[in-house]
Amino acid sequence: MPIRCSLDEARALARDCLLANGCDEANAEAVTETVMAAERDGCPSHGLFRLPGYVAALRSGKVDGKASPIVAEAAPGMLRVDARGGFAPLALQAGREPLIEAARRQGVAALGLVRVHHFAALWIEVESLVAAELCALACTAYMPAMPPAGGKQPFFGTNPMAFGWPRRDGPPMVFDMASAAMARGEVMIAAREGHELPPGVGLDAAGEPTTDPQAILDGGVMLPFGGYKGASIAMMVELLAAGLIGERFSFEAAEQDNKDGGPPRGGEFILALDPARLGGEDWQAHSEAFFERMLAIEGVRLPGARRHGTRARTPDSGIEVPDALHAKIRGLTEGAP
Ligand code: NDP
Ligand code: PYC
Repeated sequence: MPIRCSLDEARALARDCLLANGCDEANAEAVTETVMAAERDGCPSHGLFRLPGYVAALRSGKVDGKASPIVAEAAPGMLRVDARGGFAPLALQAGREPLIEAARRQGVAALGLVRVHHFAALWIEVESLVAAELCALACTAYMPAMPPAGGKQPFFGTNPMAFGWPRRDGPPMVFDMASAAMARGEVMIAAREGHELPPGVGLDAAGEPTTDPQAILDGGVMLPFGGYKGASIAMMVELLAAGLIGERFSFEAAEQDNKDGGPPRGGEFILALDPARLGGEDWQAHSEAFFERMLAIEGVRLPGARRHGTRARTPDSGIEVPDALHAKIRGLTEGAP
């Protein structure tokens, strides 16, 4: 039976757990806000579900829950945020204003987040840049889960990419998608709940197509969306979030990870562009006309619309937390070392 919690109750559950397990106030607050943004928007695979992994990484000493990020300019308009072995949310907060300022000043700016442990959805950082009227793209690599086109061995992470565009009224357009057919977190939740997957998500340990999520997790592989096209996106993400910024590729992250179940060390790449610079004074009216034409097509909605619909409801409705997960988080808080 799931437990119904208000957003405030769930926030306290997460925050207390992080504080009890070695986060300082700033990190506990930042990770909690990230976890709660996912819960509030109906994205449970990157909400409270991730807390046991965050805690495992704190307890094993892989992640420093008191890390204080440092922002530096590597070149004009190219920022490096050194998370110093911490979780991503506080480092993203530290980089946000300098990135916005550089993108406004120059029209385009990039940010490389290094020595970081990312375990969250990417729409959160993209939406916060779009709120400043910038167009933004973000991507991060993970640990091997998918083969390159033609292969059967996992090599690329599930490697998500998010892109956002500001709207004049109403919620921004932000899409955020794994380059795998589905995020691994969704496969884990399907396995937990005993649901079958649609065809095309993964292969079992024998290399045969399967719709059984557990068979994918038990030595199988995930597949990229769209065959070789998704595999090329996954490769691009590796090159941007590791090669370009001097961080670990997915295979390197796995080789150097302590396998505690928490997020490995890696990097994130973010690009921010000011549409007012190239798009001219009427850039917004022009793109609004585009959205209007697109949304007039029957059956069409914008990416992000489902999340924003859920966001409008959860302050009143609260959220459902599986009882086993709720008990696990309470146990991790009460039994903290
Ligand atoms: P989904 O396939 O559920 O959704 C991908 C995107 O497509 C969303 O923006 C969604 O918007 C949009 N979308 C879905 N249906 C429609 C539709 N009918 N019309 C228009 N747009 C639509 O996500 P994934 O399973 O690929 O990824 C889930 C999450 O996992 C992401 O947030 C990602 O960042 C995260 N992730 C994180 C990783 C990490 O290493 N940190 C690794 C891999 C994934 P909407 O939400 O509004 O439905
Ligand atoms: O769902 O694939 C995933 C994922 C990996 C890291 C965080 N989420």
